[in-house]
Amino acid sequence: DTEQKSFKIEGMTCASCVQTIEKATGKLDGVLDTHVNLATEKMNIEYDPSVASVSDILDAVSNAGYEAHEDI
Ligand code: 9UX
Repeated sequence: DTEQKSFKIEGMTCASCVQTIEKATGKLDGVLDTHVNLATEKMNIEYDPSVASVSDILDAVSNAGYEAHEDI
């Protein structure tokens, strides 16, 4: 089964940031789909929680140079 989760992203200022983050999260095992919105500073991810964890996703964004927080 897959799950959808929304994150708040800090530090994006141009459209290339969006591409960087989508690439970094999209290549993670267990991530099926990722969408980043520059205007709303949100990222929506569809992932398989038995393969990828929220902290894997947060780490991928962090390693790409941005800060992500899980939306609650
Ligand atoms: Mo655009 Mo984002 O020049 O880190 S790629 S600001």
